[in-house]
Amino acid sequence: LRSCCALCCLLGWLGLMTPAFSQQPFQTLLVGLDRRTVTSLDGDWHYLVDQSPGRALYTSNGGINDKSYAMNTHPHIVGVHNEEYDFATAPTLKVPGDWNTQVPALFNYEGVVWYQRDFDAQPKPGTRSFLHIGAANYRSHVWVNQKRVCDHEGGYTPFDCEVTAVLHPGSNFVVIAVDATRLVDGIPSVGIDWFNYGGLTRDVSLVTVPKAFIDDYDVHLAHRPKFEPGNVEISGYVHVLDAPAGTAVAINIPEAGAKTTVKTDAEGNAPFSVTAPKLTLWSPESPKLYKVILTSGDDSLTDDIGFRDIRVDGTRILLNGKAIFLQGANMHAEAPIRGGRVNTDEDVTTIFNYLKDMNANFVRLAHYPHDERMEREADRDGIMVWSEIPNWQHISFDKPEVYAKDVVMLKEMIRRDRNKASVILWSISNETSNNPTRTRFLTDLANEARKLDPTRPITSAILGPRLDGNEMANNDPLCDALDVIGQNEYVGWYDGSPEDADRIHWSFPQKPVIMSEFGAEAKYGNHGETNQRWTEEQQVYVLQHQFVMLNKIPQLRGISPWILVDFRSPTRNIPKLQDGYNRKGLISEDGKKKQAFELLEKTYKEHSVGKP
Ligand code: GCB
Repeated sequence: LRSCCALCCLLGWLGLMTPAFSQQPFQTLLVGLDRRTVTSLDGDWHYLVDQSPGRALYTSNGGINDKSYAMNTHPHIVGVHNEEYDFATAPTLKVPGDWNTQVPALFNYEGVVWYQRDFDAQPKPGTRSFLHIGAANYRSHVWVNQKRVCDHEGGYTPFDCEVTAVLHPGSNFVVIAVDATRLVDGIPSVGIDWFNYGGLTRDVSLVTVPKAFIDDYDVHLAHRPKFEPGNVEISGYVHVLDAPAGTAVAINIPEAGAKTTVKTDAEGNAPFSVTAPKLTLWSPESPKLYKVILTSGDDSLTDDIGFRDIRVDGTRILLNGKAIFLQGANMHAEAPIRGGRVNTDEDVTTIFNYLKDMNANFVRLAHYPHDERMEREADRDGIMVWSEIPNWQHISFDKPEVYAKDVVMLKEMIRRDRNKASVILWSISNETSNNPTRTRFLTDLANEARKLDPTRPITSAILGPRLDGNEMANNDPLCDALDVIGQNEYVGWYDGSPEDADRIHWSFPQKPVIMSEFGAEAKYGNHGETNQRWTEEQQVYVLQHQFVMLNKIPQLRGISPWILVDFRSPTRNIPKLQDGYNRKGLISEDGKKKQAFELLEKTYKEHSVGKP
């Protein structure tokens, strides 16, 4: 018989269990981590499935049990009865990777899995070490050598746990409990139209830096009230964590002829501005990236950064002063062909090859930040990116603690990707219900995003008005808080018939509009008449009528059909047609292009929908 509960009470009484788990405030997140030399902890991790987390992981008052599996002790073979778990003899999961596609029995599992691995470290005096977790869905609790080093909530953004004080020379071990349980007050909440892949879904690594080190930087084209092509300056800041005021920071962009040295203030922040006489601006036609070398004391890192100006002017979107039209598609972070979460260079190459084959210049990364490799590739390929936090449909907008979580996710997204020229829009939400509580919440969040990054327009995908006569009017007050309106609508699929689109007249507030979602489902290889649902022919027909409608919206500045590739969804359960997949893809999950893909390819080549 296990004596766990009695033990728990005793430990609780002795103060060995930590009180209720609460969302950590924003913790250190090393910007440009993928540009540093790290010790990769990817590979095989032992795992144990915890189907009774109320015993091992959580305490009865909702706190975290620091004295169970995190101890990583082994059961006694002789002597007093002790533990009933053992990582050493447990099977392994590949990291990075969701557990769902690795172990058939875990395909639909949305609970707690404990991960463990040993690793070697040789910490040197005068250095600091961090465990970097690219993403873990959804809540994680991390222990190194039996000490809890951090907790994190949010399945799609990275975090760093400082481990300096707990590492020792030689063999160390890390235990991470990942809980993929959906939460009513989570972001996203419980009902989602995508697969809730659980686990350590992105790279994990150990990084060692000097005592004072560059943890954050923002290097961008100076954002002036007006874009002046002849007057090119690069500005931003470099933050050196724990640097005394007056610490020197050098910014050097040799190829652009830009070089300066500045000093940190009392907060470790070193704002700078430097002329760049030889700069070529980043654009889809010429996605030029520069080596940017940042140095402070013993710390130095080199990033690849493009420089461009993005802004809204009336109902136009201007890139480097020139009006643009975004031709793109939506994409979930699901790997084509192999399935599972996107987390390899090959996954990213496959997706970007689809986009390039389609003549796209834009991708909406729905509905959460994707693997950082995606933005890196977008930077290199000249594909413009819409990046979003997972405020999807039913969020508890009435709860202050949900707002606090949202701000952390927003900060993590912006901090990780603000130096990517490809990212042109921050999206704060998708299809939320119009009510004053939601509008206040998201207006505050939009302002928060602007404070964090005043250089990029803010958007959100608004839930379409239902078809009523010939008029479709977007009167959502959330538009007031946005720079660019994202509009989702499914005329011809959820709403009316495909031909209805021909006669619709849209009205919007005077801002640029991106038709951020539209489309229809079709199973690859299913053929029939244009009025037959689920056929490739009908999917094409719906899109053709959409194009008629879209061409009548004067302020339309971009389109992104839903969606590039069919994706797993727990809510798509028509046997033989859906089989657990949302079939609105232009490409099937196994990489076969539907007729609709060819339609988009031609439309984008001819630029026959929309005008800059
Ligand atoms: C939407 C959502 C998207 C869904 C899509 C659909 O409006 O934004 O997440 O997957 O519709 O297929 O219903």
